[in-house]
Amino acid sequence: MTNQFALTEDQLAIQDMARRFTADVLTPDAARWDEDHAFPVEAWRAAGELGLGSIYVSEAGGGAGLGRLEAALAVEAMAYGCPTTSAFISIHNMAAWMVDTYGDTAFKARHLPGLVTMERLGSYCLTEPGSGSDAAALRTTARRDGDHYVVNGSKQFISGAGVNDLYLVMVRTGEDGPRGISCLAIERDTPGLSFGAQEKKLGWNASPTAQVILEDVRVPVGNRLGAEGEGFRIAMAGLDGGRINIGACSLGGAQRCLDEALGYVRERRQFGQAIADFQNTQFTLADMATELEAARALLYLAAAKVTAGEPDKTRFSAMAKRLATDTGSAVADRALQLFGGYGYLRDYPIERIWRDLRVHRILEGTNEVMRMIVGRDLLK
Ligand code: FAD
Ligand code: 2MC
Repeated sequence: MTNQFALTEDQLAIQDMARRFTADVLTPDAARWDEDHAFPVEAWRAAGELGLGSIYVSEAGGGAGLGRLEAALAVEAMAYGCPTTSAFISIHNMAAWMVDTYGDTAFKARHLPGLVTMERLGSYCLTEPGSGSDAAALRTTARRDGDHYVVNGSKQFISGAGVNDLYLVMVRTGEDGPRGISCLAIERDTPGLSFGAQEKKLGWNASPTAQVILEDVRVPVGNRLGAEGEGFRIAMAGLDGGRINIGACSLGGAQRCLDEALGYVRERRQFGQAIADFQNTQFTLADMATELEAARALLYLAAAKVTAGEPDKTRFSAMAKRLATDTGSAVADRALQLFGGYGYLRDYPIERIWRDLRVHRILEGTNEVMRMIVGRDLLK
């Protein structure tokens, strides 16, 4: 019976590989990247060399051809060192998968090889200044002109903006609402494409975030992913996996906070004893560990459902993202409390992870939108 809940040899192998990569490349420099607001291009490339940029891109497309549970395991492991870099790599994976799944043969031949190795990086552009949660209200237009589209509008909060090479942009080619939306892949050097200033953020400092501005950008029709009008469905299908990975980022970051706290409470002494000896400390640690395991179990189940294409995969992905990101923040916060004043200092990784995890409750769909998806599905 317990075999049903155990990871396979292959899954343990990718988890182990990602853990070693994290220990060697991410953990030693994560605090500096945060402090300097540096974008760790070398770390992204090194991840690409290990196949971590195309975990669920098909083998035919040059990727690892693995499932969503394998992706979640790798992303969770990387987030133990740097949630921000892990999330950045996860968004690239989502974009690479969309190109592999929905791009035509010629487009894939040109773009997939670079995306697979992460020599070229992909961004996902859905949000606009006037449409965040209500994504289907987007207003960026693409007007057909011969064998091109002419694109006008702007995208808000785009991860990788200005740095990445390929932008998957959801645009309006038809009627209002979700059915009038298409997905276009736009290269960085296309005339008319420009970027806003880098946003100044609470966390995620090692990840670029800026506006993508489109002014009469001419995009070949061959750069469209899927059919005209399919863009919203494609965007949502991408997020089924993306949300699991964001949840996995929260689990990895929170596990690090728990492990750091386990070490600290044994060392720190007050009232003549280790603070680990206070029952409050033990109960707090017990709740942190229990809630993390529960969130992890749901997340792994949701990941398996997305791999299998189960009919309830979108609901489970939303449930898992909501629970894992809320739990991750709560665990990081309790770890900070156990550290007392020292938890508030940059001497320890807790405050960085606390800041980095906060945004996971907002992006890739707010946790209120996750409840909306779950509630609607239950009542349909
Ligand atoms: P709004 O939609 O305006 O929401 C404001 C509040 O109202 C929220 O609390 C929300 O939950 C609540 N709300 C809205 N509608 C409802 C409702 N029906 N019921 C109940 N409550 C509701 N987007 C991309 O496309 N690509 C990216 O790469 C990307 N990266 C990001 C990186 C960062 C650092 C950040 C901060 C954001 C990023 N985003 C990206 C955007 C992100 O997805 C949006 O911020 C998010 O979807 C919420 O949209 P909004 O900010 O417009 O908030
Ligand atoms: N897979 C495939 N198709 C889907 C789908 C999914 N997961 N979810 C919805 N669809 C289809 C749905 O079947 C419907 O198709 P049809 O018109 O054929 O009936 C269509 O899409 C419209 O769906 P809804 O009727 O549910 O659309 P609605 O506008 O009511 O709400 C909602 C959709 C709220 C779920 C969506 O707008 C949403 O997810 N909002 C949050 C936005 C978001 O997550 N942004 C994240 C940006 S990326 C980011 O933050 C990063 C860091 C990268």
